[in-house]
Amino acid sequence: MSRKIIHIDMDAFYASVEQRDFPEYVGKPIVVGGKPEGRGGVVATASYEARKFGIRSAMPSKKALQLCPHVIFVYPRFSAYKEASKKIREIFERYTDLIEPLSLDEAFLDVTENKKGITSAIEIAKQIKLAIKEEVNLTASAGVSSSKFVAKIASDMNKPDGLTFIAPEKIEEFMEKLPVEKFFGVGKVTADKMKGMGIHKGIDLKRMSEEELVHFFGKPGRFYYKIVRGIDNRAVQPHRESKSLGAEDTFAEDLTTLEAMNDELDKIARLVVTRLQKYNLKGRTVTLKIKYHNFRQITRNYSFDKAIGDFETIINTAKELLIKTEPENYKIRLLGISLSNFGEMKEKAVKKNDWQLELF
Ligand code: DCP
Ligand code: MG
Repeated sequence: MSRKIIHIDMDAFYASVEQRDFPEYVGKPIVVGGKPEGRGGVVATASYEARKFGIRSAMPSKKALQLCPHVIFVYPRFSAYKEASKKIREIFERYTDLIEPLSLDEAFLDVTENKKGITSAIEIAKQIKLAIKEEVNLTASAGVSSSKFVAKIASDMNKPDGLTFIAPEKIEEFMEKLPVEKFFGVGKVTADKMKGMGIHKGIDLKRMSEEELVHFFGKPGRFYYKIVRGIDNRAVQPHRESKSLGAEDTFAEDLTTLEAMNDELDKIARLVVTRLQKYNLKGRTVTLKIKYHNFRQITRNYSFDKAIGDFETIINTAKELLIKTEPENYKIRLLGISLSNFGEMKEKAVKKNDWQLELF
């Protein structure tokens, strides 16, 4: 039986929270991020009014000002975004505990079986969107399908306030038409490489054998081979950060090379292992946390069938999770690794702020 997956992604998240809390920003082009003066900040996100001028996330604030001289710059208020994120999560939990957050503003939900016994995932998505509107006063877009990959792409198709359903039998056709840059995990560098090879859409990828794809794109080639055929059996991986143990480090200078990132991961993993040993813990889920130079933060996780706690497994998993994010396309200011899913008995032993312990 196929899964019912919903991907929820908030619309212009930081900017919408600012417009909600400060009515003077409503209907105005605003940028949340660093101011254009001095060393120059970066756009974290822009309101839809500002996007009409071509302003985009990760763009230098100076450029945003050139594109729209009357744009309003707003400094981020992370506590407000976390608060909104928490409320949204509480809404999700009314339907399912199988929730996998990807960042403050997006999450996968598996509603195949859900707490309300609703058979239509589209209906659940509608209800969630409505609750977010009524209770948090923000809009979200939802994608509904039978796989994570397709649900995620679908949520982006009718933004803002969208709800897009891709039926399981339509997935293969949908993937054939999909431009390669929309493939989750394909960053600009890979997309350019593909286009240089005449690969523009899913259907072009489909013409290649698995061996060819691996030859040209490395390990992710295997993933592309499956995904373009609509094969994506990845389960929604719930993980609770407060019930985790880990370590993280903010770097004096942003990391730009994979070598430097792997070196740092190595140090962090060693610390995690030392601390796991201290508590005599093993966990099933390894989570990698990345904060980019513009403060955008993501987490990626992988769960094993059995609890693990050894250095080799942790570092190898963290490195694999890292490589899938195409890290060399970004500047990275923080990396962290944590372990979770310890099992009932051990969870109490781990204090919440243990995660905060930094490297020297
Ligand atoms: N963010 C960031 N830096 C980026 C991208 C995003 O700091 N390069 C932050 C600000 C966003 C939030 O993460 O509000 C969510 O990211 P999204 O990519 O979902 O972008 P938005 O929610 O802002 O817009 P959209 O409506 O396109 O989802
Ligand atoms: Mg969003």
